[in-house]
Amino acid sequence: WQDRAVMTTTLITVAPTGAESRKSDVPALPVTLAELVATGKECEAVGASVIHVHLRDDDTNPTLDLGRLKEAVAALRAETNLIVQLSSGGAVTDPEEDRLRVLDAEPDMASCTMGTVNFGDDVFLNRWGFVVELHTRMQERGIVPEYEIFDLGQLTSLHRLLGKHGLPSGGHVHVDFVMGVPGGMPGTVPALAAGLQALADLPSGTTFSATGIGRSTLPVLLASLAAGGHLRVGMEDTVTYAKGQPVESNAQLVARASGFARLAQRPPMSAADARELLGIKH
Ligand code: KMH
Ligand code: ZN
Repeated sequence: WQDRAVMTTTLITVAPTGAESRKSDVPALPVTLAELVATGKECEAVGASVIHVHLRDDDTNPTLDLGRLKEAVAALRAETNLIVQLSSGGAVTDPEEDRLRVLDAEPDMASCTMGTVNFGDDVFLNRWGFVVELHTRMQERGIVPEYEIFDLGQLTSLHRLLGKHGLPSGGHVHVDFVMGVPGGMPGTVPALAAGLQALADLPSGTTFSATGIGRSTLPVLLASLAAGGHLRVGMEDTVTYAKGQPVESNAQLVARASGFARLAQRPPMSAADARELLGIKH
């Protein structure tokens, strides 16, 4: 993985909403389509090239409604140049068939979580059979997966998946370490280093990004940059900018990530370069 330290630019993904925070607790959370598109535009302007999308319904609750997903994909494509990555993870309560149906909205990318993990007091269930079905449908439809890794054994599962079922659409493997979820791996430098060692078993050229939940946001961001990795930031993962200071907007988090990336002499990657890297058809 040391070769990746020579990566000259940084892919920044924004995850603006998530399924966990409540609008009533976090007023700055984008929950309407108009808010999502405005957030996307602002984040693109300050360095994001991928948007990881969870939607909310009219009552601001998480939804996987297909009509809304299609509308969101179309609106983000019309108003931004961002790569649209829909969450297939949804909320912990979402049934498998609803999560599979997300792919019918034909996004550029979708998340693909590599195993079951305790998720705070809940369980984020990802049966092997479900993972295979999701991955196969993405291959068939030309949707590029982002492999979400919540715990180290999930990299072994990814190795198994690729060995048994082949490379993803586009041929490039990109994983995202989601660190610091209570129940998953911690958001620490040793945990990231262990993850990077395990990446050696995956196809050469595999890239990674990392995000740290809550207070692990900054250590994970800095560690990923130092290791030649890419970044995911956003209010899905953290709603506190600094101690006692709520996040004002997703763009504030993206701008901070871009600033660190520039300081590291790895400025934000353009959406065109990100498409090339990830193997997304133009
Ligand atoms: N909301 C979590 C249960 C994903 O988007 O694929 C799952 C999640 C991962 O956020
Ligand atoms: Zn998500």
